[in-house]
Amino acid sequence: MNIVYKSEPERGHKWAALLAEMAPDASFRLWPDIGDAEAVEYLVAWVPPANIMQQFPNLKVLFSVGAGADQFDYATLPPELPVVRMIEPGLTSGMVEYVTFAVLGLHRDMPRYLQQQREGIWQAHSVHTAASRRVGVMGLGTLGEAVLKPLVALGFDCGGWSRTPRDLPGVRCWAGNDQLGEFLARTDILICLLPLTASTEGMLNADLFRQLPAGAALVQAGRGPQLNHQDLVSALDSQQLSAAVIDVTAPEPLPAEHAFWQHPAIWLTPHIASQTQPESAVQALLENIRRFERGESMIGVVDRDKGY
Ligand code: NDP
Ligand code: OXD
Repeated sequence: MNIVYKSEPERGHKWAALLAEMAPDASFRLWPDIGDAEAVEYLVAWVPPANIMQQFPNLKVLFSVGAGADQFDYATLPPELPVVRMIEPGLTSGMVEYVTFAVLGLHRDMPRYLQQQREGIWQAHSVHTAASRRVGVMGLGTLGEAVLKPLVALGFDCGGWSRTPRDLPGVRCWAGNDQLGEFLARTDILICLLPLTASTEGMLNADLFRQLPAGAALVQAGRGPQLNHQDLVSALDSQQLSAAVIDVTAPEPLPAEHAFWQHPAIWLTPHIASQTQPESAVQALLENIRRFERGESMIGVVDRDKGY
């Protein structure tokens, strides 16, 4: 098998060492050292080259190095070329940790206490039980389903919303735009784990924030263009929302003067909620290539009609 990797070089070197161990017969090259372009069968990329099919005329599969595959320009890809996103346990557990951390931080009022600390204020507020806190996850796919498990175990009142109906243990589920309002109206901590598509772009906006109970909080770990920044700042300043934990923004990084940097009710992280972990990712890649070569279906193939 002939593979080219085009993403962060530091992680690429780890992938190369792991591949040499796990698949010694494979050719694995790091962009831009692609060798014979006509021999390349598999491209693993975050941002692929613009002229991908001219560059690699015999490409068989395009793999995203991450869980999202919204970064590709599908208009330039032949319809029959499979595009596969990353599903691997290291990436999933990273997101479970981040969302659990964010929900617990919000549930225990940490943005407020950190602000009080900066101001030298020693003041206690009521502590609420997890059972009285209604957590809601938008997007019940690989990551949304996984983050709900510990939240259910911690005793939170858990809900979830997806495009098509889902049935998850301990989670009340809503589906489709018709049921979005009902889901939002019962959600105190809203977590976005939606893929970026034409339907989800810009959906975290003033209209959606208004449908949450006053004082609700947001965790945004999906994709930057889903969130309207000005609407978030207005919702926080009017106290419609109490706090937000934001991992993804558009653009990334934010400009130096952006309101999010200094906002006391915002915790900002630089798109680190989760990262593909080389060891488990290489195993997942090899498993998918073997499936492809045996004519079996691969795990994580993007459905271009749905957009994710
Ligand atoms: P999946 O494709 O497994 O799940 C997507 C979920 O979103 C599905 O439940 C799907 O519904 C739902 N959905 C999609 N469109 C809509 C819509 N219009 N209305 C309602 N629900 C919708 O994705 P993953 O769980 O693997 O990943 C989710 C996203 O997380 C990624 O696309 C990426 O953007 C983001 N991510 C962020 C990271 C970070 O570090 N911040 C790291 C990794 C991922 P249905 O079940 O009906 O198909
Ligand atoms: C991903 C990401 O999609 O890191 O994996 O955002």
